[in-house]
Amino acid sequence: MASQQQVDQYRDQGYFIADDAVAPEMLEEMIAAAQRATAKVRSGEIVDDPAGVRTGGTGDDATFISGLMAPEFGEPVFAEYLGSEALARYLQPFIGDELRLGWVHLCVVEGDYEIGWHRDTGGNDRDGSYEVEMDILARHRSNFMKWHLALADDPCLWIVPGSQRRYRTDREREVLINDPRGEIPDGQQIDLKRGQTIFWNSNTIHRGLKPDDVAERWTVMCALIDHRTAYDDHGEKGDHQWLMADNIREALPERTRHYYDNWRALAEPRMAAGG
Ligand SMILES: O=C(O)CCC(=O)C(=O)O
Ligand SMILES: [Fe+2]
Repeated sequence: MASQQQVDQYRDQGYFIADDAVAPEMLEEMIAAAQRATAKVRSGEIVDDPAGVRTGGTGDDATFISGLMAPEFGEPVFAEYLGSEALARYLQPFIGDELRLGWVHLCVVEGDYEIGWHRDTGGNDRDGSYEVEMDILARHRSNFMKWHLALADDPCLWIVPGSQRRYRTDREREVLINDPRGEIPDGQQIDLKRGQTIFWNSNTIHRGLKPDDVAERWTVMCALIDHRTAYDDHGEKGDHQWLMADNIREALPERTRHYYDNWRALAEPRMAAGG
């Protein structure tokens, strides 16, 4: 469960790290499942299909593997994890008890990896005035919790602590708009150890950068959403069509199925309307 200090750190700095947000046995299962799932994508046994399971790429190019809850992967641990009690207890102080999907993706990288500095406020103005930016930060994904679980030690995420609650500096603007691979003085490298979870606000200015001396990245990236809030077209849209397949729902464990049903009740009419 999140301590008061963790709740405060999330609000103030935009993140906190938990050591016990996954049960040790489940972590071991997920590591094995992640390796098998990756092998299936890399070997071509499971192929990225816009109308079916999305794998986030094909063969060795697959870096963000989605579709992990699909029965095609044969790895039910990912859906169990998303609906686990340990996670629900961490999320509760932030987004309550009644949740909807979200996602569970696996980031697996062996070679170079860099995603330049950004806020996850896609679809909104990226170069707005003080008023515009502060309004976006107050609104965007305020009903979300997003987290990374390291299946292996992972020092790739960098965050500018506290940047989710303030207007960018001149230097940050220069980097965000013109030079995403530049340096930001207050950027902090997050040194996540195997089994640790970082819950973080992706309105912070952040980047992903794999150091040369790190051989592999194995990290699960997830989100769940407060279901008491309205569907947000900017924050929630994604490669979700595969979740509509007939074989998905019955394969889900109880709590994840509930999250799924909540999500589907909102998403399905939008998809039917072409949204
Ligand atoms: O590689 C990372 O950890 C950062 C990826 C990212 O930008 C995100 O999860 O929003
Ligand atoms: Fe991001």
